[in-house]
Amino acid sequence: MPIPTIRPGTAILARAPGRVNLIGEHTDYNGGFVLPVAIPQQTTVEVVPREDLRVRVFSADMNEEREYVLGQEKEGQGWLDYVQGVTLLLAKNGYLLRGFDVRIGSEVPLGSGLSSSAALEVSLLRGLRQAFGLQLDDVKLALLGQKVETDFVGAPVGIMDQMASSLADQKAALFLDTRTMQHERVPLPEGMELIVIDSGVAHQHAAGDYKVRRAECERAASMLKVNQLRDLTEADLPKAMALPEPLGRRVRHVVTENARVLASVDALRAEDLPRLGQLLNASHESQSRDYEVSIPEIDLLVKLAQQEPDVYGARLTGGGFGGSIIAAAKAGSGAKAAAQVSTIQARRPNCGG
Ligand code: GAF
Repeated sequence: MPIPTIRPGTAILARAPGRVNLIGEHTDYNGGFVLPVAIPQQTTVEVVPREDLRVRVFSADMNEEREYVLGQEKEGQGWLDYVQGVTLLLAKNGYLLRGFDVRIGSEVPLGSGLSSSAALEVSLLRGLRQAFGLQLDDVKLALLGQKVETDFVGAPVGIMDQMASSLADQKAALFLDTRTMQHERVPLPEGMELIVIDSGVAHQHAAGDYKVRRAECERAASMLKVNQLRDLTEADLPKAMALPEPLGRRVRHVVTENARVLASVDALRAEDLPRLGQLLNASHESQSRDYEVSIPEIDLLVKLAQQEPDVYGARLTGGGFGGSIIAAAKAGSGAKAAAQVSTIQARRPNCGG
């Protein structure tokens, strides 16, 4: 049942895309480099300002209507926390709001590692920016979206997803230095197309494993007496590998992954797709072996994709423990390769085995 006050033509419409990360995984909360791309699937919000302080929210995906009063946001309300977190964080940062009705609809699949939550935060922040004339540039908007997750939802994520949803497009990868927030768009070569395959295993960043990885990185950085793992290079790895298990392997992933992002930017600029493919494959190996964020279903999809003749390389994308894989394929061959991988995977009785 849609919110009755939202009539066609009366609402402010705003959208934001999900993202797929080409390479640079679990580097953002370590101050490192990432290289995400926007996906075609978007989240759309329709906002109608009100005269009072009430917020009425209709989620088309949940087919559910909820409401609250500005200033009375309360954690622990499921999907509504993303909306409550946005209004609370805006108020805390001095932005004046009135109440509003909002209808939310999303094409970004939930729990697929494609940033459905960032797409929701960014689309809502865009809608409210327009509705209430908020002075908010795209980077500040992304930073607020991240704070919604870390301070309200309770998921200690980095800045990649909100920056990608706010600033990336489908034709270029957003090369972002998460320490300085400097960013640059690196065009995707015409000879390549990207494939994304959802494993169907949902993940959750507010849950344990992502938090554990982040804590391990912070512990390793403190034991190695650096501010963040970004400050280390390959020359530091012998020292890192002497840390208690599994800290050395966690450090090795982050250090080598940062180097792989830089090498991937060079490969994209040189349109050296075989080289890009090797880097994607090496990233997956490192995520699976050293960072231990892959699962058997994902390892299988990656292996099948890597075996396709027109695929340059493939890896787990996003936070892991489920979610999706990304593969770089020869232009014009992506759909066929993806169909082939899905067909072979579906024929396996135990997809891990
Ligand atoms: C999730 C997080 F939200 C990102 O900040 C990032 O850490 C990613 O996992 C792993 O690279 O998407």
